[in-house]
Amino acid sequence: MKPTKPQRIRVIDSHTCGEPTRVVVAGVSEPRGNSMAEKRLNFSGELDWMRSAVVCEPRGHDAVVGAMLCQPGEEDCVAGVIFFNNVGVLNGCLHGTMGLAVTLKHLGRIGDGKHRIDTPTGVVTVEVREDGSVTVGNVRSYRYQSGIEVDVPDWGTVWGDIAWGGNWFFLADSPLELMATAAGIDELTRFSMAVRRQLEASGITGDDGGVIDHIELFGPPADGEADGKNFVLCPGGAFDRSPCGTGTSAKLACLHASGKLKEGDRWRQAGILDTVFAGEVREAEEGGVYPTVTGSAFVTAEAELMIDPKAPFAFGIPFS
Ligand code: PYC
Repeated sequence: MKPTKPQRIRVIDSHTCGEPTRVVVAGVSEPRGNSMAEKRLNFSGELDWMRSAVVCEPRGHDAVVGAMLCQPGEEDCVAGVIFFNNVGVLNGCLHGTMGLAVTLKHLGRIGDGKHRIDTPTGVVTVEVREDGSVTVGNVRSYRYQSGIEVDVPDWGTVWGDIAWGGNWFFLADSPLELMATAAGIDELTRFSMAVRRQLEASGITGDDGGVIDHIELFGPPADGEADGKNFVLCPGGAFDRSPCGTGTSAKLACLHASGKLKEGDRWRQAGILDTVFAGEVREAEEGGVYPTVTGSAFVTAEAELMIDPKAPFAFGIPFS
């Protein structure tokens, strides 16, 4: 329920290879539940006002990913986290996990070495270094289907793979040049949205019936610093400024499934801004891989958000 009294919420902002994360560190009650999946469900029902107040305009914008710092459900974890954006809660988020890791370091809550973080998709590990680089050990990722044909109205037929990397992705070669210009981004967004609409209209989902809410398009890298470049459309309509960690994990799973990436090989995934995540895999007994993704993240602000229920748009502009 929306509060009727003024609220103050303490947040720490960071960016991971260009993509913003806003971690809620105080001022909001802990979501109820034993596991992070239960807490995520409770968060959706009870704290939706906080989600939109924190990440939507006028305090945020559509590219901001929020991260609610929680008590972990699993033992030996330093923290639990629920990720959210301008339209709802996310499953996983690796750029956000890197942002959370540098935030915990900034707060003095973690030091050197590997730490476990509890998330709704499972336990992930983080390791932060002095130079701002962060390595995340992700949950099991796998290719579910390959060569799926989608007839996209006004655009034609697209073939792609469906993979889980902590979110559901449809991965396809881009028919458009991956240009980080206003015109390029607009066109890529329109195309990706049309693909997503058609997947939904055709009833194409992940193997658990999960909505494929991320579209990842691939093209050649700009230079020798990367092996490929992507454009990722996020669920709220914004594009990922980073190479997208769950998207990189999905890509690693697809490369491994098609025999193009083995244990010990490295894949450097550039995003639309040509920043790079480096990925490797360990094979999983159940099939698929455990990806390790390295990027860099930096704290950009500490702030106290003020929510006056009397103010217009106190709880955010819903579509922003
Ligand atoms: O890095 O996994 C990620 C991500 C998901 C949505 C935005 N970033």
